Amino acid sequence: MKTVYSPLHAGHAGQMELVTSAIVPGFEKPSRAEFIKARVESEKLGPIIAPVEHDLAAAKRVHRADYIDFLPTVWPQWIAEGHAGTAMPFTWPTRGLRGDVPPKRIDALLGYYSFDGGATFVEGTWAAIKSSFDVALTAAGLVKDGERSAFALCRPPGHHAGAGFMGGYCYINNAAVAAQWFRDQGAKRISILDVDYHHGNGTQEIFYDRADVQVLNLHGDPMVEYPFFLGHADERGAGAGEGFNLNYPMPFGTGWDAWNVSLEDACARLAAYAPDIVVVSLGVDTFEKDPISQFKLKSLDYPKIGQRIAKLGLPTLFVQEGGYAVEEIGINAVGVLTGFEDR
Ligand code: SP5
Ligand code: ZN
Repeated sequence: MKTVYSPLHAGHAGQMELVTSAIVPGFEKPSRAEFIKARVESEKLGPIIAPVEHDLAAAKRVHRADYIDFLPTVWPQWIAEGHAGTAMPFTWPTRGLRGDVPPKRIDALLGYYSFDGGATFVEGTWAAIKSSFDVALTAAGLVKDGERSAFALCRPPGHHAGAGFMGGYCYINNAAVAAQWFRDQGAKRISILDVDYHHGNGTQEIFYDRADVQVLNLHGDPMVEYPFFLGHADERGAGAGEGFNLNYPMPFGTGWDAWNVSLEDACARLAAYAPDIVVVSLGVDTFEKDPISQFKLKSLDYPKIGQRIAKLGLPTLFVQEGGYAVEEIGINAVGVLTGFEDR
């Protein structure tokens, strides 16, 4: 399997993150992608290729145009307004406030275009976001051109980003962009299987009223886990999309056996939908040693995920999402991919 990777992710570095009662170094850090790349190399998964630049029109097929246009302006405006350090939002237009009037100041605009404080900017952030988008579409191109699978080593991740907002370390929803791109290239139906520990709220929102993209999400129960405000089992799609969004919330402490029950059900639903292509939102923060998560998957479980996905017998694009146990992130992410290749 080919991997698409860009070194430009590395400029998205050094952020601070608000966690409960402290501001700490961000969990979503450059070494994540480097550990995965090193494991792709040591496992000889296949060639690592550079992304081809793509027009942002492909991002605007699933995101609001004003939101995509905003992203490259953040850091220049942050500096122009006299700030330094990490650009991060701090106030949001929640219920009772005006969500329809974008303010002028950058600190306020960051809140207008986000749902939490987890999507922050430094100087190299926009170049990293754009490279991650290019990585996803380049890998999608390999699958469209006939490869059985491809691995988009995306950083930053994407599945929390909605049509008009960032959050949860995510800016452009790489998996959603790729799914829409496959549709625009002529594929009839796409399934997105999101195995990241956190609910992919952005992906769900983007496709919620559509029948042409099935979205299946396995994740920590939002009653007790981030992102808290979406991802319940009764969210099954709306209008034409009714029945094409499926959520599998699971309790803290979930290990392989219970998690696999959800995976089996999701794979059965996916097979019944008979998509042309599967997009896997590949988070490995389900790992027992993940510093911000509460599931109990072990390194030996990840190849089993890949084997099960391979059994679907469909062209498959893997898109990297979360995973914060950096020492083991390469073993776990690439474990899914070698499992898919059954080796
Ligand atoms: C792509 C992805 O996996 N995004 C996850 C964003 C999670 N942000 C909230 C993190 C909350 C961490 N709280 C746990 C404290 C650990 N001591
Ligand atoms: Zn996650």
